[in-house]
Amino acid sequence: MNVNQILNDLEKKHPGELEYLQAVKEVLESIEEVYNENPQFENAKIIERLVEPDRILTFKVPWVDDNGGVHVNIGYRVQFNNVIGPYKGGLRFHPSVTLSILKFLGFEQIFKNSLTTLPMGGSKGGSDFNPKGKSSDEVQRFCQSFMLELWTVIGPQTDVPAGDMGVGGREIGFLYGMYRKLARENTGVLTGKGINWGGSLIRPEATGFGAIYFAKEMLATKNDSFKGKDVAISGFGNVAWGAVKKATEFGGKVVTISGPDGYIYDKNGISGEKIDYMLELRATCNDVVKPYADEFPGSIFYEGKKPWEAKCDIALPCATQNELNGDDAKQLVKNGVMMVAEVSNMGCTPEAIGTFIENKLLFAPGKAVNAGGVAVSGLEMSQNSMKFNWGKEEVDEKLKHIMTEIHKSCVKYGTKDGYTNYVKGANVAGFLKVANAMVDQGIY
Ligand code: 2IT
Repeated sequence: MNVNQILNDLEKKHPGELEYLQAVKEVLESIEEVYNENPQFENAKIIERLVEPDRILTFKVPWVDDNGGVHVNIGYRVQFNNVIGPYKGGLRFHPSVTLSILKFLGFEQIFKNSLTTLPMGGSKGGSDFNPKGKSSDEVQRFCQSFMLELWTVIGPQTDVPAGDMGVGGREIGFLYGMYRKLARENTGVLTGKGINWGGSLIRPEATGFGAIYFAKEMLATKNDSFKGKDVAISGFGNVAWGAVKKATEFGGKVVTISGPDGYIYDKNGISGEKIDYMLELRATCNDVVKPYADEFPGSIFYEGKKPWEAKCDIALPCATQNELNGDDAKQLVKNGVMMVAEVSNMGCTPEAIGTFIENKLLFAPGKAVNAGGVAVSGLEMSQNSMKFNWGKEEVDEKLKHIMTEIHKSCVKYGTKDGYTNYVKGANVAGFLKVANAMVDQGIY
């Protein structure tokens, strides 16, 4: 495999799709060695077949606002690869959504889902619709219009969407209601469903909890733990909330959270009632984090800044792609950070990752760290198939086990000369299962 040649060709074919090209580059660089050791991969042109989605559905989503005004957004579903199971991946509703972003997320999802040990292929979808500032009725009308198109290509055995940024329990409810009406069936077609209509316990917490279970395993390789560590977290949504809760439970002191307006530094630690306040803030303050500082004395709001300038032992990006760049990484290293685990998808730029690996820090990529979210989605699918619900402890135990297994896979495939490169480990482990399945199933 000639990584540069493949990337040059892809750049020509898909000019300007920067996030997608970035995600592909990272994977190809990681797997080059194992790819070249297995001529059956090249014979079956696995890379060329893997980097292009199976298909992309693009559609128009017209909807009516509360004043009768008509709006048109674009909807997408990128079905990337279903060789090991039905397509599976979230829906993102955010004004920044482009095809490039959904292709990067869908591509990442193939390897992440493979790592979970569960039978799920990779896909992603969403829209440039911005749910912030919209009434619940407007969100409902948008979701219904979105599903009027999407339902033709999804199903419990074909493609199972879930939430991502801008899509939580409320949106999944509206989407599911319309699917049920159109398909005239009650099935596990979406995950993240309400607990009374097929949802799984622990799903809302799963991404954040799973990330901390994974990070705990990383620390254990150094005979270390969260106890007494200052933890910097970005974001303040569902994922950040779960991470703050579990990191605190494990003895860490979470000192930052952030929003688009800046970040909060709380020297007393974000624990107890302050953790629940995060979700309240999200719901009532329209995506700004500043009011936290007014509510809790001892905390400071830094306008327009990122939390990576704060002194911490552990940094956990939980907001969005490329939120931590090369300069942020240098600052963190200068301040003595010992571990960085991406909880957001592709939260760090390649320069930042390079800095962490050069400095031999504990660093792990989102596709391993945040896989607990989709893993519990997989468990929700299993429960739906069985028409049975597991208890909280049971789902949590399974999540812990899966995160430990993912960690083991990363160590197995990423360790050389005593250092574990989790980026390489996650990419190789995720890739091998998918590539071998593609070889087994032939070319079509
Ligand atoms: O990025 C992700 O893994 C998700 N947004 C969750 C996907 C899922 O199907 O639960």
